Amino acid sequence: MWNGPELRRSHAIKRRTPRVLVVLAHFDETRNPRGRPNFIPQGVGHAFLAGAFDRDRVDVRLYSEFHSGPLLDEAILGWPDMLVLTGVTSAFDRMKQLTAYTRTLNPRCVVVAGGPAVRNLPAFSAACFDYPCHGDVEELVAIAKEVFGEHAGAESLEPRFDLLNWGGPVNYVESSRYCNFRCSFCALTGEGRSYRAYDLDAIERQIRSQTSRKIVLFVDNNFYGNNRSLFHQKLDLLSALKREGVIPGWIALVTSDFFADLANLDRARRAGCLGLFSGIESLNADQIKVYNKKQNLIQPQVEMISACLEAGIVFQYGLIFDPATQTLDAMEAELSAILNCPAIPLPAFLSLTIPLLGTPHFRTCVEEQRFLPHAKLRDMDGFTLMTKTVDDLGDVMPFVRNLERLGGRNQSVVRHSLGFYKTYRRALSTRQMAASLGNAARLCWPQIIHDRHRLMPYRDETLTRVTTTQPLGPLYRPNLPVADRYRDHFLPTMVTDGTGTLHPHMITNMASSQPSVKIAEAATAR
Ligand code: B12
Ligand code: SF4
Repeated sequence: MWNGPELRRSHAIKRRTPRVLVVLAHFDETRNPRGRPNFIPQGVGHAFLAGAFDRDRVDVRLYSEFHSGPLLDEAILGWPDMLVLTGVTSAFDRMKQLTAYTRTLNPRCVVVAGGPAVRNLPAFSAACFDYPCHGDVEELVAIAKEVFGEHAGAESLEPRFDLLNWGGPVNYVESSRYCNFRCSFCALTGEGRSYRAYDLDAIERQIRSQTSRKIVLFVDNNFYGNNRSLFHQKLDLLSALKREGVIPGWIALVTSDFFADLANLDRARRAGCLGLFSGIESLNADQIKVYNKKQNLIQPQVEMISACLEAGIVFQYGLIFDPATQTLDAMEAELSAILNCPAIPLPAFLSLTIPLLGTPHFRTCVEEQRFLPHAKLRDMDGFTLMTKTVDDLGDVMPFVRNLERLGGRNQSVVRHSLGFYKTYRRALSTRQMAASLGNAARLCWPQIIHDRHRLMPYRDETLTRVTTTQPLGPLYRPNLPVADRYRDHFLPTMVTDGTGTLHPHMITNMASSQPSVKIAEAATAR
């Protein structure tokens, strides 16, 4: 599929080694201009995409805006013959901006983009990028061949971890894609792709190809998956690699059904598992039902977490809050319950429930007219309110602003940490305990992860955290020269209009990505 107007450009490129720049585009929700090199996990999509090109015949470079901050270097932006873009939903506008810079500096540059927003907004994407991709990373191999010639595509796609320039205590590996559950708020549910596991050889190759020996972090949505035999084989592989000294241990994200079989904890521990992350989302069973997260109702959550820690495995989790359906009292009560329960650790991350494009939650927000006016795609970051609230907005906002820091209840955090330490000091190693308590410290002092140089956290005081009034921030004003034809790449992608109704262009776009008559009906009925 070729959408670009300048078909002749590929001939010139073929004369020398093609240059490809793969960028993980990102908008930081705090408008932090410095990136977050210390944050775990980092995105690795760009390293996987780089693997689509022949190692010897294509010069590939990587840049992660999440890790290193906004890419504003003309020398880098003007360098490639092909710009490949990836990123989460909220990064769509950033992809458009990077396209504008690169095309201004080098009008012959071919732009390829993929990821959830590109798939959900096919019409916008077709207008902005030469190759808007709807598939997985492998789709890029065919594009590499089409643009640069057969020789440019990799014979088999192996991620280029060797091109990553970061330090940090973990190596990233992917053993599966997508998920076998269908939670109502999840971007993966919106896209309906089936769970897919890599074969054991591919997992082993990823692990062995890492350039240094570190703990392996599986970035899978669901490391446990729906194939027990394969899961056991993965554990056998990891045990063997640990015995051989290839990895010191590993960490993974599992769904709650993993904990239903207590023997899994013992198996995983023996195979070198040091920590597990699971999406708890809420301790309130009714809210879990709203999220259609049935797997979290299999067993009592506190007992499940406790069993994991007693087995000598660090447990980390995330919580999400939906002020459009939860009262302020209910949300505050949930935080208090956790702070008063030393049997479970404090959450590793807290955010708002995001109405991500195409999800059942998105459709409900449209149908029930929950969206705020002038809602913007870039604000789908989990920290900016996109919807109306049950309680008065003015009352809810202090909760939203302090959510990432557990309401700013530092004294309770310290008290909880002492209780947690006493409960699990025998079950966890010093390193594991430090990781658990380090997380509590991060909740009190988020600057630990936000900034590697200074002790002051980066905070843009103009942020309202409400999409209607949230300032766009400096990246929407071009920092480099931009050709007139790309000026509109700096306009925000609007989700709703001034009345909170789904924007007509959203309806057109999303109807072509996944026919959803209901969205159109709800939006036009008003
Ligand atoms: C690391 C990570 C992050 C990192 C980096 C994100 C990034 N840009 O990659 C950080 C910490 C920034 C992050 C933040 C958030 N994340 Co996150 N994150 C992940 C995680 C664990 C791994 C991402 C990864 O590297 N995957 C491996 C690569 C190879 O796959 P991929 O990026 O998913 O891409 C696949 C396809 O989309 C496609 N593809 C993608 N790009 C392209 C480009 C081309 C050209 C082609 C051909 C194909 C293609 O190919 C891949 C499959 O082969 C995923 C879970 C997961 N396993 O994917 C969640 C995930 C991406 N995050 C998610 C969420 C919800 C968030 C937050 C909104 C959380 C929150 N606050 O509530 C925030 C957003 C913050 C913001 N400012 O907007 C969701 C989806 C988000 C979305 N659609 O917008 C996921 C899927 C988790 C989940 N199951 O809910 N996240
Ligand atoms: S279990 Fe996690 S990845 Fe799977 S659908 Fe639910 S939220 Fe998404």
